[in-house]
Amino acid sequence: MLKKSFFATAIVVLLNIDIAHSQCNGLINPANFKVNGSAGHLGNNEYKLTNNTEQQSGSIWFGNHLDLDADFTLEFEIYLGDADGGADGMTFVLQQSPQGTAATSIGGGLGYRGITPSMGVEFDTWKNPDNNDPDADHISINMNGKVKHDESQITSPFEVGNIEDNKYHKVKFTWTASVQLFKVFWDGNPNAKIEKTIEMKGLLFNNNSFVYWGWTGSTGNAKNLQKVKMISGNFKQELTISGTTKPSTCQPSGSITINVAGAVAPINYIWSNGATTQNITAVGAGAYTVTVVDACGNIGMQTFNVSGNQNSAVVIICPPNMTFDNTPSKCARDNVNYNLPVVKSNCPEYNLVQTEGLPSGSSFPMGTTVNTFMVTAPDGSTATCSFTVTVK
Ligand SMILES: [Ca+2]
Ligand SMILES: [Ca+2]
Repeated sequence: MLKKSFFATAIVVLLNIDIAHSQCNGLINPANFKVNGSAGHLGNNEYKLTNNTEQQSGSIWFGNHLDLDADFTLEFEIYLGDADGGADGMTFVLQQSPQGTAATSIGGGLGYRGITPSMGVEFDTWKNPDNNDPDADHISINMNGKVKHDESQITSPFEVGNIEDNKYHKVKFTWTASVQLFKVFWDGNPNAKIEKTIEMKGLLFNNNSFVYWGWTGSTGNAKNLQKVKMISGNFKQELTISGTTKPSTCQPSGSITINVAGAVAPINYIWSNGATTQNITAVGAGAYTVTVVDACGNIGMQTFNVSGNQNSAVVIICPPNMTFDNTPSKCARDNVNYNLPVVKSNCPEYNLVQTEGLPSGSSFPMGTTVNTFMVTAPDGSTATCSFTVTVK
């Protein structure tokens, strides 16, 4: 998982993002979600987490990381079944599990048990004495895939009566990044049911602000149909950047062409070499990192490697020295032909010139003529060689 740099955070601040951009909502498109286990999309942004069947476990995750350095508001309606004696409940989860969007839980534990590192808001409909569950259905904020209520958890359980009542219940989560305040709103009440300062990034998530969010649910020997509707999402997500590179040969001639999925225009690009264009060209071999910030303040970073051999050194090899008798009745040797020097270079665009002597095919005078050639590579480096033609 990519960790966002201070550099990237600074860019977001410098760009003074307009977070009220009209296209910055609408992130709840089903195409953006990954479903696992017993979960499935039912249409109209509604998902089942479990069927009304025993021993079910399901999860759904938004496909891109959410950024905890920015505020978020997520609204849902959840349905926990119609049987008060049913089970087990469901959990809203922020997580950095190594399994990513494939994270699931085997067996009970509201589909949340074992998913770590994480923060989970459980809506628990079954009293498990082993977990110190209270008598009534309850809400609590848990951490690191643990469903047992003890002093290590973030909040104590909050009893809400029976919520397996064949009704949808509104639930809203808000996060204020500047003061690390997390709130849980329940059943449309304008006052938060739970309000808790949580050092999520620093304590739970190893100083990494990018987390996956989603829902999990499970049944055990008792069961219920359990569902969640996505109502609205307003958050910053990590943009996914893909790209292709062209190698650099001879002189800086590489390029990187990128695509940013789901970004809202206008998009700002900042490359590690100072370029601010979407794509970069005429670059030498090496690693280049691009930071992308879209109109909603969504951010992405990716590093690309341009391959290539930038060594444009040239080698020149002259033919051997040559000796001739003079042409009869002339003080010279006519029609002396020789092969041009051999040049070895990574760059086909070199320039070869003769700087001394006579060209091949010339009539060479009596005595020794020195022939010198010089090759110049595109980067200006040169090499020379000489050979002699002697006429006696
Ligand atoms: Ca329980
Ligand atoms: Ca109940």
